[in-house]
Amino acid sequence: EFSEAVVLKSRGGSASKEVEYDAVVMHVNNMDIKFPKQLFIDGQFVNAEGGRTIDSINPADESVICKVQRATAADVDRAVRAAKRAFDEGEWSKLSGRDRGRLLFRLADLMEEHKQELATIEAIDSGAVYTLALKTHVGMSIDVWRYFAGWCDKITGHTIPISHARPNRNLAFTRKEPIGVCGLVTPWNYPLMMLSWKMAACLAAGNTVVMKPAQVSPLSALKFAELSVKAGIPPGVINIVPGSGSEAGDAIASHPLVRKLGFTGSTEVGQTIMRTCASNIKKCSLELGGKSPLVVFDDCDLDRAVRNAMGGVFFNKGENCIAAGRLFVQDTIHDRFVEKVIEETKKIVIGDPLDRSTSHGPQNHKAHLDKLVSYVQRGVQEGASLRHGGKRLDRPGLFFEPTILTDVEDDMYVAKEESFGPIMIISRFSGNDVDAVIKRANNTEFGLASGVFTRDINRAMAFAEKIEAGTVFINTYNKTDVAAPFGGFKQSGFGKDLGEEALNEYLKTKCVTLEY
Ligand code: TAP
Repeated sequence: EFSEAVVLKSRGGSASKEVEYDAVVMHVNNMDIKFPKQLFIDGQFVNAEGGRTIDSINPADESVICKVQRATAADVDRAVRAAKRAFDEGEWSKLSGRDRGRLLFRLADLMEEHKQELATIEAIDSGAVYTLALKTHVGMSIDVWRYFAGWCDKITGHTIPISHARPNRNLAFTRKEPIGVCGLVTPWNYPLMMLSWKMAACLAAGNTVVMKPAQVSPLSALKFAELSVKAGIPPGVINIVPGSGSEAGDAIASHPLVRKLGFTGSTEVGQTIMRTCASNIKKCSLELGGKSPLVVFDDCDLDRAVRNAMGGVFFNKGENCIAAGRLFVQDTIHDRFVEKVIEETKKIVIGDPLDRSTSHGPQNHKAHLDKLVSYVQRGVQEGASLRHGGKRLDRPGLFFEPTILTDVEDDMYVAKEESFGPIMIISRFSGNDVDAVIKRANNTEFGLASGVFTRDINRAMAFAEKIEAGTVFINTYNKTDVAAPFGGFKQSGFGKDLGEEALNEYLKTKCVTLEY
């Protein structure tokens, strides 16, 4: 009966279900917005055990937006048990794939209806530029829900010819089954998009989920939870537990009833999580840090290379996991390239993320901004040339100037470590020896993304073949799509988000053999 109601609703039908909560109501960005600040467990917004909170700060002026409930290990345990009940006994697992898909389509439609509100929340909580948040943070999130909604009724196994136990006959077939309760732990750079990349695949596969957003930017995840109720997702299927990584995050990673953990974040925390997942042999996928090389040959379309390199480094104020962390520019065009990027960087409009003319907003939080300032100082101390920017702006808010460092040698700190901020790191290479520059580009423990600009197809293909990175861009950069797999090599982690491959991260294969 319930499942029919759910499905009816998902067919675009009757009144949507509302959930009551202790709301934060604001008038901002010329609109009224409303969002929760409590934990979301078993379909309800509830306070954390003990009622401790974390201040959510607007990085554009460092004001406190609200106090968000902070989950304890006991709260996580409640959430996991709710997710387990929803998986074992609830309506969710009884729905057909097609009906599950309908619910996810409906959720995507609701996200679209609330697009401006979600983008505004993302802007005030994470410093994302509103126009970019509409298109990327929220726009790509909606796309990914629709993409995986479409997979729900296309998850199939194989029939496999095996040898027969003569005179009898045998057949083996595989079933792709959901894993059960999954945990997700995500970072602060694209709060809603990181949630969506993982959770859409996870739910499309039929699992239930307990998710912890980053403590510095949890608000869009909570608004999303509200929309999930409206969409008719049954209680316990989605649980959101804001809190700290060391407490709530660790409680998810170590919980014996959680059978899979999807993580995006730093390599350092990824190592801790992988060790923690060993406690019950939890399946895990890790999308970790990067220091992605971008190689610019002198036969490229220079304007295009400059434009893409700037996007590669400064997109989302550099808080982008696939950011081009290191540029190698051929010596014959090096000075011209540097001149052009400096000229273009001076034109970047820095300011209030809600202002429609702004293209560069504040860094996500204070500790991150401080790290960027000392990162540049260290580069200069070690001999890099600071050609532009390099400091915090003298105005309210966590603004950092887009920065350009040149003369970067391979052994410098800034050549090896990720900044996760708007800092362009430029090194030169000489001659036409593709192998030599690829060797330098591969000389890193990271392997998330890479890029090459050249008009020579042979050179581009040699690069694509030899570079040790999960993503290769040729004559473009940052061009990700919900249908194409995304994930790193080496210490950038393993397991894919997006595309068909991501589904397998949230499925298990059962092999059934019969004799007749
Ligand atoms: P982290 O510090 O690694 O935090 C990521 C998440 O893990 C946060 O929610 C954090 O909680 C939580 N966490 C921390 N310690 C934990 C523990 N012991 N057990 C379980 N969870 C724990 O990264 P960040 O600073 O948020 O994000 C920046 C990093 O993420 C960069 O290195 C960047 O490259 C990487 N990143 C990678 C990708 C992909 S797709 N590869 C995408 C985005 C970002 P808190 O709320 O307490 O911080």
